[in-house]
Amino acid sequence: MINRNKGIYVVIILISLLFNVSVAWGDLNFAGELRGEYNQDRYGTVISSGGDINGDGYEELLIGAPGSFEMPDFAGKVFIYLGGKKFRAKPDIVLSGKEPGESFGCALTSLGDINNDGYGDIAVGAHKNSDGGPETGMVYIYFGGTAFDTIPDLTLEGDRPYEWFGISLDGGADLNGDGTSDFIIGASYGGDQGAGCVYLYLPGIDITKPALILNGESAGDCYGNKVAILGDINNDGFTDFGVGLFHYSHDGINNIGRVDIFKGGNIISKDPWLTLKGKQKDEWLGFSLSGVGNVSGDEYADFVVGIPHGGKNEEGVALFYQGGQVLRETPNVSFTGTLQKDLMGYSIARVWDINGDGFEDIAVGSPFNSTGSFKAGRVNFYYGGPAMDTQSDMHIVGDRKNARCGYSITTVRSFFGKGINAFVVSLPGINNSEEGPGRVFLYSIMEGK
Ligand SMILES: [Ca+2]
Ligand SMILES: [Ca+2]
Ligand SMILES: [Ca+2]
Ligand SMILES: [Ca+2]
Repeated sequence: MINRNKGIYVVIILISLLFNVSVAWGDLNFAGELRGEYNQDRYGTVISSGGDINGDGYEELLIGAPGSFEMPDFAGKVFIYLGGKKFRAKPDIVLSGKEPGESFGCALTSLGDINNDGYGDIAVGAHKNSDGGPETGMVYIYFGGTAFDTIPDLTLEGDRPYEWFGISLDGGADLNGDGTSDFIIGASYGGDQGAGCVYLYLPGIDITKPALILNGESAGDCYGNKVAILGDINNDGFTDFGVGLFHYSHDGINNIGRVDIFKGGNIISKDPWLTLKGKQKDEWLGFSLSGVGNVSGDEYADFVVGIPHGGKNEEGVALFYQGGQVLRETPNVSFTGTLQKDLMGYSIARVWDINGDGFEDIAVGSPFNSTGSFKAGRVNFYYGGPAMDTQSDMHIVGDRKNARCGYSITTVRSFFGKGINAFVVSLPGINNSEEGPGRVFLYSIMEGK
């Protein structure tokens, strides 16, 4: 079955027919297209759920347009689309950076409720902000409420020039068990050696100062280029997290990449619980990293590590790890891109249970895949279960040459009403001036159990 909705092809693999099961579940229904304002503004290079900032029960969608080298006077913008029953193409709130070229919107996250007023809060990174010295970086925090304004309620700065504080962000979970949501900020060139560092904030203790700083080891590793809250991997009641350093080199092999996994707890140790390293030169393990919920159906949260330049011909690889009391370096399942230079694993998203079988499912983006059109991009969906195979169960592809479908992907829960989530995929068309402003496609999707 092929649905053609506004030029994008939604292909549902009819494995289900073999079992004579209805295909009603698992449908992605195209809901609409959002567009950026300018060429080169990089609209859609970063997208995220904003959580529920106005307290109406619907989560919000955040889309960043951090700008590019070609737009030196553009500070960057973030567009907020409030959840609601109808698709609307216009943003409800627009946040702007304050300093030309600061890359406001280079990272975005929901924070959960960090000031304990009952409304979700959000953070925006601007890694080239120079308030505290050249390209020290800044994170802008906005508290939610029924009357949301565009003035940041709190700003946090990096420690050193050129450390790129705010290049990565994640939040919205309680890591130390004090009942308040915590958050993590990466600075990929921070620390004494410029190896990168990660700042962990526990707002239940102090909202303005990090409780813990984790440091990389070698210059150029880009420790903290990715930070991710992963869910409770060992089921001890504390949410766990990970740090990616895609430029990590080891034994003379450059840029193999690395991921460190840390346990949450009343006291959070600086020593990683598990370290995963890439194998091939320039394969970038840990460029992406995401918690994916409970995919295998046990009581442990699972996670996925991306290796976008992995595989024999840079098809890209995504490694699925099941949580448990013990973690092993060997993944439970390894998904590979279909064509050379697909860069599968560039993006990963938790999608909850989209086919109603009680197991959470996974989405992985390959923005340089050419299934639909030359480097139009593709997103693969893998249905969860106790014994997963390596074949994608459903996919979407970009609608035109160089669209880069899947550059960034996210799920916004209850965006279209209770239990009706938005699966959101960007097609920013970067590195391609004739593409025009970036685009973002929204699909409505029912959440199963
Ligand atoms: Ca809302
Ligand atoms: Ca709040
Ligand atoms: Ca845990
Ligand atoms: Ca499922």
